[in-house]
Amino acid sequence: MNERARPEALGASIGASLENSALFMPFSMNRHFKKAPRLITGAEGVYYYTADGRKIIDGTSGLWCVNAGHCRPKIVAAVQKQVAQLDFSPHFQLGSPLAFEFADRLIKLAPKGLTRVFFANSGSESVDTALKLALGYHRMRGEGHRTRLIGRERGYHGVNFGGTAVGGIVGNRKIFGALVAGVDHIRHTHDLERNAFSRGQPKHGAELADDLERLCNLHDPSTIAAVIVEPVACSTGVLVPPVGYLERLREICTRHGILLIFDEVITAFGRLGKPFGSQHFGVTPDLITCAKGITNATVPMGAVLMKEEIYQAFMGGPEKAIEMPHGYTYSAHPLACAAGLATLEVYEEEGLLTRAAELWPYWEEQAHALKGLPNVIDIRNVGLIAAIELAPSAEGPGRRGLEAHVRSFEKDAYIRVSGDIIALAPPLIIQKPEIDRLFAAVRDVLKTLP
Ligand code: PXG
Ligand code: PLP
Repeated sequence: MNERARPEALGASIGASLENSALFMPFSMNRHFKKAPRLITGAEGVYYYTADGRKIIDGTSGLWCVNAGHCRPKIVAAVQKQVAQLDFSPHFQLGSPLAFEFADRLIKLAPKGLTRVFFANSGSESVDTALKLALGYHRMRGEGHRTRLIGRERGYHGVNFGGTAVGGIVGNRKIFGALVAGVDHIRHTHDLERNAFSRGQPKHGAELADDLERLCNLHDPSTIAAVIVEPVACSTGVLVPPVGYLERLREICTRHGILLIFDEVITAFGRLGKPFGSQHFGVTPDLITCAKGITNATVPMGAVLMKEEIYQAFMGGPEKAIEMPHGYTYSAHPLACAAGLATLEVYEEEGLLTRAAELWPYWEEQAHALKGLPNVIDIRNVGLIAAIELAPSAEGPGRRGLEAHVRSFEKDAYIRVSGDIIALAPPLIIQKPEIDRLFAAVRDVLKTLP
């Protein structure tokens, strides 16, 4: 048995029932899960190990975050060394050299024109930080009337109040009241009638960006501070932007003085074959939010990258005044910076930030080979991401997806589902035989799903 599979090493109380456990699990079906838990006790490379000694292929890089694979020795060593040397230092009116070094390293990878970095601890915090930066930027420039924030239907921007408000997944919003005032949404781009079984960017739908013009006409563009979209909307089931769509959004924002934020929490760090998704699509936003792969998920971290003029807008006041009244206790945490620096080294040494581009054709073929299996109504792919959309079962939306998730785990494959959409995005170190193994498991499951 692989030693990572040994639960006693971690003190896990396997065998004991979890049905009365104190844990309120995040984004989970608590009661369903606790009856038949799926417990992970170790991980290495593209595999998890379970308490009962099974080896499970990680089909979605954890939660789209372990881009270099699990327990990479270089990152583990960097974190171990750092925790013994400087466990924590405040970054309000103090600093550690690591934070400055990491910020400069990130900017070297960033799209041209993005020159400054603000650190947070998650994607959600990065999103709320970016929204506040956008509001503050306009206010600093004497355009405090720009207060509206525009998101997109089916967008996911984390779970804090700002991100929930601009997010467009109804189930994530409906029980939380009015959220943030002044938020509106443009239409999503999902269009199976015209675009089913697209490879890469779908052909139809660039004109959906004009929905932003509709909101500009409705509210007047001078009231809008920022538009936030994911270049590829992943959480909602992988919606790839139609050809020309992001360019059109960029053009409308520029014309009206609206800041464009790309939420790259998933698309950054190699997922689309470039360091950032913006570079793959050739469209540069004013701000980028990122997280997850920034530290290969070993230590929580998020970041907002911004154009020079945004940073400079805050630097006009007296030097002995705090320019941006915002920041987290753990902004630029030393462990996160150490993990991040080691992660960037691993990405660089192994060419992982461009590996998705090399694997893309093979990945695409394997994904689309599932066409024709029962209930498959769409397959789409971009970079090292694929989605398989299933028709909902008669029992109701999401039931078939849940069944696919549970059965795949039984067949030693971990996959994420969003409703009835299977989303695959394995670590960028995955080898072709492992891609075959992942799709073989999905194929087996699809053949037998009720
Ligand atoms: N923005 C985007 C685009 C995201 O994908 C967040 C913000 C929030 O990040 P944090 O670190 O606060 O979770 C995300 C996170 C899934 C899944 O299976 C996706 C996310 C998180 C968990 C599960 O689709 N995305
Ligand atoms: N709540 C209280 C009472 C606090 O003192 C702080 C930080 O000092 C926070 C919330 C915010 O915590 P964090 O900086 O970890 O986001």
